[in-house]
Amino acid sequence: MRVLFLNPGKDDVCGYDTTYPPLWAIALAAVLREDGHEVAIEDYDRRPLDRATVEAALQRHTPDVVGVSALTGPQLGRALLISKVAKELGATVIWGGPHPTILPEQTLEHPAIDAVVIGEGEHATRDLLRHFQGRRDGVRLHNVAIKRKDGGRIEVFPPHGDGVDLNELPLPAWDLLPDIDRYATRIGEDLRLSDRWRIKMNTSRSCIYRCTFCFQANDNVRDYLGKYRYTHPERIVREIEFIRSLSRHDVTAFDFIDMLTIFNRRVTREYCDYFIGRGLDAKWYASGRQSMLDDELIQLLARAGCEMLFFGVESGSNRILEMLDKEIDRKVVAAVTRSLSKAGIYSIASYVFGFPTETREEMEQTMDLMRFIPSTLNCIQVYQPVPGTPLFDLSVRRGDFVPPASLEEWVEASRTGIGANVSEVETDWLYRMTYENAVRQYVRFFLNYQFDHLAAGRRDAFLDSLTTNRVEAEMPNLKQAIGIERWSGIEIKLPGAPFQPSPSPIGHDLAVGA
Ligand code: B12
Ligand code: SF4
Repeated sequence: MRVLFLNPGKDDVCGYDTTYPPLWAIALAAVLREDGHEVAIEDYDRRPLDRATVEAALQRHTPDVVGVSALTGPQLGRALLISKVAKELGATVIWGGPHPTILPEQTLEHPAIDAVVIGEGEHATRDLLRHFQGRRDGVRLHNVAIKRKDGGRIEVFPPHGDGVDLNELPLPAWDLLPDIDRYATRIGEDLRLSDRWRIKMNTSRSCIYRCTFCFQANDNVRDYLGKYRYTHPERIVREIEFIRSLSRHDVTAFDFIDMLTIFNRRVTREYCDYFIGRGLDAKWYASGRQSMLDDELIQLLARAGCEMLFFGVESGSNRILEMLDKEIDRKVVAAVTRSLSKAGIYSIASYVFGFPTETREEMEQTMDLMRFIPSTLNCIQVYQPVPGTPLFDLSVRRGDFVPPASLEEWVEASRTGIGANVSEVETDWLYRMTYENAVRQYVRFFLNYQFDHLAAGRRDAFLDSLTTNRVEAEMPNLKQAIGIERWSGIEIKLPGAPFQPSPSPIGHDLAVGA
């Protein structure tokens, strides 16, 4: 069959550097190609998308099947536009990704969609296409919902097994991306990372935790996504070499886009030893829990090329952390962050304001915690209810959020981000405070970065950093990421002068605290 994967993406920028390759499409394409299908991929992320664009793509590729991926958010509208056009032009339309995984039946009720892949897609999509081809040789539908042609009855096929063996899969089809270099970015020293071309790739599936704001907390989602699995480092190196062979750039930095990469001491050591043993000349970034790191492992991570770690702290309030089912030992996190910094590993901590029932005092505790944990950069967001999660259900039960009842309603509700306020504070205060704090974090970050240059005697870089207003360049992204533009009446006050130097958050004493 001819299959066309269309990645809806968003038309604008969200966050600092968001050139995400459509990892879902290359993962599936590799498997389908092996099964004899002809697969093409087009990516509309950060590109304008209208009816004519989709029509042109369909005329170019004349697919039998069009596959679309959807997160709950602004991408939904674009995903639906693609699907309506594809359906009108006679293709079979399949959806996959987090939104249809959580709401398969509601998604499939839409007339433009014929089938939904629920959770992990490689084997499910392969078997679904075999089913469409009328192949009955051992084909057993699983992880899908389909609409029967006679009367539109929806049938859901549950998963079987614990998920695909990542090490057995063909390497993702990076060669099918029309322009792999679109995903190579070089922000390098701008963000105190080494100045290398980098690309994002996926190395694991699912997560061992179940934070109550995350869709991993949903039992159904966990079943359909399979248990936590990680890729053998040998395969990671093979994928890195494959990417390098396709790119015009000298790509030597890799962002592991996982829910969780650093999850266990033994496996982390295995990764590090393998990368060191292979003499891998690459830097890599990952996400993980800090509590499992100690000085010795941090040194090993640094030697193995780890240059940045992302970790979720979320809140400074014990009550909220308990509600999130997240154990954070503040002292351990602060100490580990300091050790990471000394080892030259950059740390990004994520904080969220506005959880259901959260009060102003609790948000102030979060601000205190941000001052206490000396991460290189703090990312701040306003909590948004993700369907299928315990906190979403709590928001609905409390009457703070009315769940959209159809896919079209979800499109409307999330056109510019869900933009909800389910906390105990005024919306105006919540968004303004989050934005002001986010700007303050960037100011702190860029001041520390200037001090870095000064401390290292990099005179030209220091002078350059003085004449370039990086915070201002960052503001539209921040506004967009926080969703502030929804609340147009909000008056934004930029943070004033008094930043107090704090003890050595980035490894020398000049640095500025949160
Ligand atoms: C990269 C990423 C992003 C990127 C964009 C990703 C994209 N697809 O366009 C950016 C930074 C823009 C982003 C933003 C957000 N994200 Co995000 N993001 C991720 C992340 C880290 C990786 C996704 C990925 O590439 N995975 C690797 C690939 C291989 O896996 P996959 O996408 O799941 O695909 C597999 C299956 O789902 C399936 N499949 C997927 N698509 C399709 C399509 C078809 C046709 C088929 C058949 C199968 C199929 O097959 C694939 C192979 O098995 C995930 C966490 C994770 N590790 O999955 C969160 C995640 C997807 N994001 C999430 C959230 C909450 C958000 C935000 C709402 C956060 C926020 N508060 O702003 C925003 C929403 C913005 C928006 N909608 O535009 C949630 C999803 C919740 C939800 N209901 O949608 C996740 C799961 C994180 C989490 N654990 O909660 N995100
Ligand atoms: S650690 Fe991250 S991916 Fe895992 S359950 Fe918590 S928020 Fe979700």
